[in-house]
This record gives sequence, structure tokens and C-alpha cells, in this order.
Amino acid sequence: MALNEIAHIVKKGERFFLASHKDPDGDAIGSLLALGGTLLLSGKEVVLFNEGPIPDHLSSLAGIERVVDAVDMKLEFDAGLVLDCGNLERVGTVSCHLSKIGPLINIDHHENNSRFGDINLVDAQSSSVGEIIYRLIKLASLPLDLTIAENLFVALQTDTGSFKYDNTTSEAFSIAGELVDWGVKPWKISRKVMDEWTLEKLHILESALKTIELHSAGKVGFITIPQDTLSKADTDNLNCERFVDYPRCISGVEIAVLIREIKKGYYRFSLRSNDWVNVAELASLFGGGGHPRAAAFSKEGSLDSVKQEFLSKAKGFLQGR
Ligand SMILES: [Mn+2]
Repeated sequence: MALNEIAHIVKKGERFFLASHKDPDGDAIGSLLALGGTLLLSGKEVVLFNEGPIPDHLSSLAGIERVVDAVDMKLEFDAGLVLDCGNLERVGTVSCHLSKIGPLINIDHHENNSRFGDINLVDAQSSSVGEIIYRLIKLASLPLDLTIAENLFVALQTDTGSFKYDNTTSEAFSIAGELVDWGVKPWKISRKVMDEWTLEKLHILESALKTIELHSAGKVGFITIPQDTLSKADTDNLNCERFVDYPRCISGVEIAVLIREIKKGYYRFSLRSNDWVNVAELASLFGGGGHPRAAAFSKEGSLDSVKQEFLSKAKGFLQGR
């Protein structure tokens, strides 16, 4: 079984390359720091790689200063571990060099993972990669301390939407409980990572709420961050992803969509569904991906034409209900 094989490799090896996806979320960074932390505590050497800037809400996690976004690929590693990436390209521009690191270990929970690793541990039943890393730490008898526990908690908490999305299993609760036994304070983590907003962010929400519109007999809800707001603020850094929860909570809405204009004529669509639509499949029609209840894609064009194209594709997913 892949988990046993990976446990064996991390126990035996001395030098590891660890990476998670660009535009990282709490699971990507939490898992990266937790696995890096436990390997360091075991006296091993690690390079923790994440391409591009770390969003503000994740930039105060313990160990974040060890994360680099450039790496000398002539270094030799006993293994490379890629976390929370549905495909290798999600790692960013270094992805083409990673085949030289052997073996390449792919640890993920996206159903449509491309199985790019020499060893693939893809468990779509896991709420988060953090959950899988916790199992790995246990199985390999790797050390755990409060900061590692906190980073694992960040991974679980963010990917389950604070333990309420439908990936919140009893296993996720059990692991979170064990992390709390290690001393993790859920409210302290929540404030740091999810629930501490700036006044500026609330004002952006205020303008965004006015853009909410319903389509497809009220089953699709759009919320758009207006372009003039975007030009004033770096909304990626402000972590506005959760604005999608506002159209999502409207009675009758099945698919909620947050639309952000990343650059002129280039839109990022963040999708959520409530009950039955597989938005990962819907996003894949536009070259994106994700999970059945949370996915994303980017698309060029005029806002109106992109919305119309989305609605016509969404129609097929909404039929029969
Ligand atoms: Mn994840």
C-alpha cells in the first residue's frame, strides 16, 4: 500500500524536496509545513518549495520562513513529495525538473489527480492532505509537536470550511480532536487563518454583495468583485475566496460562483455547489478542476460572454432536478 511505502521512504531517507501548489490554500501550506516540520524534527534535511507569494492569512504560520520559491535543482534528494496537487503543473515552473528527483511521491485528495508520481497516494475520501500527512506521521512514528499539530489543524480546518462541508467525516473530527489534545486552540487558529478581516476587506465585500445575481431559475448565483475594487486592492492577498459563500447560502441556489477579474479580460471563476452538481466536472469543461463541491477555472473574454458560456454549460448539470 502506498502509505506504507511512503512511510518507509521518509524514515530511511535523509534529504527531501517538498512542494505544494501555487496560489496556495491552507491545506497546501499547512501540509507542507507539517510534513517539513516532522522531518526536520527527525534530524532530516528538507527543502520546502511553494511558487509565488504566500497569501497574508497564511504568512504567520509557524515555519513559514523556511518556504522558498526558488530552488537549485542540482541538489540531490532521496525523494520529492508533492502535496495537494491534482497535476504536476500545479507546482509551477519547477514542475519540469521534478522528474529528476527520484522517487517522486504524489500525495493528494483530488479525485481527478493525474497520478503523475512514481508513487501515488490519492485518497479522495480524505478531507484534506493534512489528514493524510497525519496518518503518515502516525504510521512512520514521526515526531509531532504543537506547531506541527497547529499546521495540520490549519489544513483540516480550511479544507472542511471549519468542519462543515460534506467532506467533514468522523475521521476528520477524530484527527482534529487528537490535534486539540496536542494543545491546538481552534479559535486562535481560526482568527489567524480565516476569521480576522481588515476593514478594507469588509468594504470590498460590501461592494461585492451588490453584484449578486441569480440565474437558471435561481439555481445559479454569481457574486463578482467589481473591477474598480480589484484595481485598488490585491484581493488574492485579502483572501476573498470565501465571498462565494454568500450566493451559496441563498435558498434554492445549487451552484455559487465568485468571479474575479485577475487582469483585463481574464477571469477567475471559483465554484461551489450545495447538493448534487459536481463542479469539478463542470470546471473541467473550461480547463479547470477541483473537488465535487469546490472547484475553479480561469477564462479569457468579455465578462458577459464568459458568464453566458458558463450558464449554458451549467444547464446540462442542473437538468433533471
Ligand atoms: Mn486540499
